Amino acid sequence: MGAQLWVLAAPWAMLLLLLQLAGASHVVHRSLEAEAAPASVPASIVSPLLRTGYHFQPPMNWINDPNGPLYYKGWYHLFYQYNPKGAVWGNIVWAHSVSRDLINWIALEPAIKPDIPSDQYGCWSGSTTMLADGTPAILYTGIDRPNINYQVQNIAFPKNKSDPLLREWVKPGYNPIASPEPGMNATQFRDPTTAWYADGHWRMLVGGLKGDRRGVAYLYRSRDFKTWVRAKHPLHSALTGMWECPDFFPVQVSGQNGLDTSESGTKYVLKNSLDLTRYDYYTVGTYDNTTERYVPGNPDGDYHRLRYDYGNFYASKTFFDPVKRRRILLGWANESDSVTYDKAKGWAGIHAIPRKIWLDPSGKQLVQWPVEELEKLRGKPVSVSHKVVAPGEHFEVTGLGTYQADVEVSFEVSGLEKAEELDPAYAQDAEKLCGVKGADVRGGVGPFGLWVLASAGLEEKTAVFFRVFKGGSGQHVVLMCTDPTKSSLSPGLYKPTFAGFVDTDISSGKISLRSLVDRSVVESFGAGGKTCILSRVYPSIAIGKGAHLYVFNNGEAEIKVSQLTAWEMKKPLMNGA
Ligand code: DQQ
Repeated sequence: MGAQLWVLAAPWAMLLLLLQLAGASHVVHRSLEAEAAPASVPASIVSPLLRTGYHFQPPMNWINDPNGPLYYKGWYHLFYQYNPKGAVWGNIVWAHSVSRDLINWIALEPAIKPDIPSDQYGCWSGSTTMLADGTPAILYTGIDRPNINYQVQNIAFPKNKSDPLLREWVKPGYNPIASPEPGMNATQFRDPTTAWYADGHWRMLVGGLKGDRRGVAYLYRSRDFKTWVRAKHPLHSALTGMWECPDFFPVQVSGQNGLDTSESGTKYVLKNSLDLTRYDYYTVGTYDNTTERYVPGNPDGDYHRLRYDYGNFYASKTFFDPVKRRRILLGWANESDSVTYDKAKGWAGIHAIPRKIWLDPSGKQLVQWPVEELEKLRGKPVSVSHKVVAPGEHFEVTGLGTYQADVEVSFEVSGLEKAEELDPAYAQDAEKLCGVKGADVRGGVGPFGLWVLASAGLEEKTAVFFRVFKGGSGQHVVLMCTDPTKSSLSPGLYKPTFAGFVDTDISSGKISLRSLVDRSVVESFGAGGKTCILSRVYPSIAIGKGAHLYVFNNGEAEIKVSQLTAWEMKKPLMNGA
C-alpha cells in the first residue's frame, strides 16, 4: 500500500480523489503539479526532436488507453482512445491502426464513434473477443446521457468479415448489452474485458466501484454472446478504489508461450488499473469456473500488488497472438509536461512498446520483454566489453546517435560487502527509497547504470540505475530506479523518480538492463524484464545530436560492464506521421 499512501498524501492526489468521487476522474490524466507551467512554451518542447520516433502514436491529438488489440487474417489491429479534435481528453472515439509486425503502423478511419443512443456521449475503453466461428466482437463502454457519465456496455461486429482490415463495424439494435442495476454505481461501471468461454458460457468482466472504496470486477455470463446476466458475486474485489480496465487471462506455469483467453491455465492473472493512483496492478492466482472465483496466490497481494511497470504506464491491455503463441501487453504513457505545452505541441500520449509477457519460473510475478520485432529497427551496433568503472567514475558510449536508441548492458559488481543497510522504513516503498537515494546520492554498491538523454556537460541527464542494499535477514535487496530530476532545464515539468524492487538473486554480482530511448521516453527493463520503468522526459539541450549516453558508477564498489551493446533505432511507419 506504500505507494498508494504516498500518492494520497500529495495535495494533487486529494484533488484527484475528489474528482473521482465526482465521477470525473477520467479527465485527469497527469499530475496536477505540471499544471503550473508558464504560459510561454520553451522552443524545445514543441521541437520535433522530442516527438517520439518508434513508440506508437497518431500524427496528432490526444490518445489514451489501448483498446481491443487482436490478430485477424494477417494483420495486428490496435484500437485506442482518441480525441480527433485536440490534444486534451474529450470527444472520445476508437481510433484504429493496423500492422503486420506490431512496430510499423498504418492508420485507418476510427472504428467506433458515437452514433447510437447507448454511446452518443462517448465510446470508452473495451476489448475484442474472437468467437468460435472466427468472428471478432468488440465490447466497449458507451456513455448514454449528457453531463452525468452514465455508463453502459455495448457490442459491435465487423460489417464485412472478409475484410482483413476490419474497417467498418456495426452495432446491433439490441445494445446496450449490460446496464447498471439498482444499487450499482452507474458512473463507475466500465471497460469490459476480452470474454472467455468454458462449459457452455461466455464470461466477461466489467470494472466498477462499490461504496466509496471497493474496487470490483463484475462478472457477466452469456450463452449466446448476446444476452448477458450478471453473476451474484463479482469475480474479485478489494478495498482499493475504482478498478478501471480490468484484464484477466490464463498463464502457463513454465515456458514463455501464452494461452488463448479461453484456454484453461493452472494460474491466472488479474490486472486492474487503479483510478486512485493511475497505475496498473496485478496479482497471480487461481480461478475456478464452477465457483466463479479468482483467488490471488499471495493473500496480501490485493494490497501490496505487483505492477506491470513502476513508471508512467496505465490502462493496459493484453491479447493472445495466435501466430507466435505469445501474450502481448500494451499500455498507455501520458505526458509529464503541462496541458499548455500539449496544446502547443498538438499531441499528447503514446503507447509503450508492445511487450511479450509470461510467468516467471518462481510463479510469483510476470516477466516482460519488448516484442522481438522491435529488433528490426536496430541499426549498426556499438559495443563495449569488460570495462571497469571505478567508484565515482563514468564513461561515454560514443559512435552512434543516442536520442533514438536501444541499449542492452550486463553489469557485474565486484562484491556486495559495501552494500548499504536498507532502512526498514523504506522496505515496502521503492519509490520513496529512490526519492531519498537518487542517482546523485553516493552509495555503497551503486547507484550504477546509464545516463541517457544526457547533455555533453551533464547539465541534463536521466539516470536509470540499480542500487543494492543489505536487507534485514542478511539477504540483498536490489532497487531499480529512474531519476529524471535532472532531465531538463525547461520549467513546468513533472519529474517524479520512479522505482521498483527487483526480485533477482544478486549473489553472483550480475544484473542486466535494457533501455529503449526515444526522444521523450525512456522505457527500461531490469534483470531481463522482471522490473520495468517507463518515464517521460523533455530535455532542452540533450535533444537530437545533443543527446549523449554514459555509464556511471556513483557507489563505493567497483563495477564492470561485462557487455554493452547500443543500436541507433530507425523510424518505423508510424500512422503516416
Ligand atoms: N479511460 C477511458 C475509460 C477508462 C479510462 C476513457 C482509463 O473507459 O476507464 O477514455 O484511462
